[in-house]
Formats: sequence, C-alpha cells, structure tokens
Amino acid sequence: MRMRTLGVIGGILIVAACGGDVQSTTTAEETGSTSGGDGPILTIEGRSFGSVPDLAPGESMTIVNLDSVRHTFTSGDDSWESVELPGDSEASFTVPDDLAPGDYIFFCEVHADMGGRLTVTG
Ligand SMILES: [Cu+2]
Repeated sequence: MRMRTLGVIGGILIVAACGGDVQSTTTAEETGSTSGGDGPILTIEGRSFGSVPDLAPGESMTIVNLDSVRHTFTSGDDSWESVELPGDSEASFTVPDDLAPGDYIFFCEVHADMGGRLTVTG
C-alpha cells in the first residue's frame, strides 16, 4: 500500500520535471499518443479547458477530452461547427479558412461554466 502511493507520486514528479510545456507533456503520456498528430493540443480535464494554442485560419489542433463525460467545443457566435467530444475521446478542430483574425469565445454546451477564448492569428 505504502509503496504504491510513493510510486504514483514519483510519476507525477517526473512528468512535472520535464519542464517547458508541462501541459502537452502530460497529455501525451495520459493518452498514449494515439492521435499520431504533432500539432497543438487543447486539453479538457476536470470539466475545464486547458491553455488554448493560437491558431491561424486553416490550422488544426487536437482537442483531447480526458474526462469521462461528454463536452463540446462550441463557438460563442457560430464561427465554426461545434465539435463533439464524448468522454475519453479526442477530435481534430480546424480553424475555418475564412475566419478573420481575432479572439473568439467558445464554450461547452453541456456545462455552462466551461469556456475559454481562442485567438486566431493573422
Ligand atoms: Cu463540458
């Protein structure tokens, strides 16, 4: 029992010690890197969106839902088609080619308090 607890803590410390972009490092380890994509990642965990990568029109990111419940990645003003994220899933999102640079609010249709801001670069 005691050994097991120590092992878990050690694993967390190792991940944190990788430094730099801790968030995507953690994501890659937890998902087993099944997507094969090398692009930016937006992680959802604990009913909360993680840090959002800046994207240019036409660029893609992978949205990884580490929760066991469904979430969505939905534009606040219908700037893109809502992305469905069932529990423990991931999906690709591509910024529409004709989306003007700027900041876009997004939210989760399932959880009213979940949301964030996507910056589309020029
Ligand atoms: Cu949600």
